[in-house]
Amino acid sequence: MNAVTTDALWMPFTANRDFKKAPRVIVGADGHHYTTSDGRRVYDTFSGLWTCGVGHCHPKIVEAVQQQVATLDYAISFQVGNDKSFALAERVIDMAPDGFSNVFFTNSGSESVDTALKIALAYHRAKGEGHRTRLIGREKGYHGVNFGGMSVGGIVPNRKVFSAALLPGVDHLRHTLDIGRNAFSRGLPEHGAELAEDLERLCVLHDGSNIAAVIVEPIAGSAGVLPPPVGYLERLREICDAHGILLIFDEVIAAFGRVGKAFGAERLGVTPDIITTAKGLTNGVVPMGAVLVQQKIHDAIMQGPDHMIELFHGYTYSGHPVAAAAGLATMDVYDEEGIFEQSLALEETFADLLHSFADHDKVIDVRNFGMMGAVELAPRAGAPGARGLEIHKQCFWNEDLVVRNGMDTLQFSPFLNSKVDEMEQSFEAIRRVVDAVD
Ligand code: PXG
Repeated sequence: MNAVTTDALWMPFTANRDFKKAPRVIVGADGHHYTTSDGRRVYDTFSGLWTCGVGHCHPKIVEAVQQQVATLDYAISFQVGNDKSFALAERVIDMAPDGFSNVFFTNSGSESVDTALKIALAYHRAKGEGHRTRLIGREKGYHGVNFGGMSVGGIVPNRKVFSAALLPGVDHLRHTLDIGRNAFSRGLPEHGAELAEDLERLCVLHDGSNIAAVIVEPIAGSAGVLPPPVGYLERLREICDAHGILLIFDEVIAAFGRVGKAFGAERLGVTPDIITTAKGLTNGVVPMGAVLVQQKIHDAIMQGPDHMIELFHGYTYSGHPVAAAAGLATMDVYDEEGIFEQSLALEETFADLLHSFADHDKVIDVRNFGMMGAVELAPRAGAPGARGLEIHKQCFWNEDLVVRNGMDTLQFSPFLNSKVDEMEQSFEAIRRVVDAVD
């Protein structure tokens, strides 16, 4: 084992003290595998962190990044723009559902979410409706870790410690997880469309004219893959329209082929007003996010004297040329290799493999949509999360697999161009581990 000193790094979303007793360190990657510091090839069942759909170190993306960093490493992004960022914006809009006209670049999903919330407020104010300030998220939603996204998010441990600093004027819809009625659904669960009426309730409580935006993940990811009940998103859209509320889809996970189309909105047949993205935008190679807005939103904000900045918002690295070059190469790979079509073609095989866990006595639910999947285990009595983490560790050390667990839910994000035999082998190995743990 190559010695790696892990002391100084405070790791994100990690049990640091437990991790450092036996560090799991990755030093390389290629295609569908990582290489570990002890020299093993480890199969990646999570394609990075929902990020690397086309596989790691794709030669086309590697080459584009290498060339770009040697040509234009960085350019100021305020009042001057770089060629690659303009080109990527055009490419993203070409792929977007009808009506989307403009892209604002960020550096992460969290920044995309906070940007989208700010655009929503700016839009209403520009239209003379500055009273529309309330924001609505949903229980179990994950919208990143910045203050806006944390406030509209609904994952309790992510909010608990920061409770006093959350944004005011935020409400949450009820979540849609209903294992009692929908356990082991394949794809969209049948029951729960009526939960969208929660939005109508909030419109009565606050008066809909005070609500700026509703933000939801079309398929909730971090909370353990919660596909929307049949008819739920359609109903949210109707209620938003009836009250002049903007609908934001947080597609940081869903966009770029994860559900078999360019956007979850396209696959699910419901068009929001704003879409947030990151992850698959660059295949995870360089951090970057993008917020897509409908023409009416962009145009409303483009007002005032020509020489004035219309939206006082932006990041030093918005549209970074190296990130944008990675994004352009990623879009080429999506097109040239038919990645979204491959993803769509693989999803039934993936669903079969996931649902093969339905008969397991430690499993209480299996959920899937597109190439997003979750196997929810019963927690160990008195130790929620322990079983999931142990499975993750045993997979890493004994089966040469990276398997993501969120507490006791195993989450899967297969490569969009997965090989069926590798998927099958990985699920056989996971089954061995689930059998073996307490
Ligand atoms: N929105 C959504 C829907 C996400 O999934 C973010 C925003 C934040 O993105 P950044 O780039 O700021 O991390 C995400 C991120 C998990 C997991 O285990 C998923 C995310 C982050 C951490 C864990 O599913 N997604």
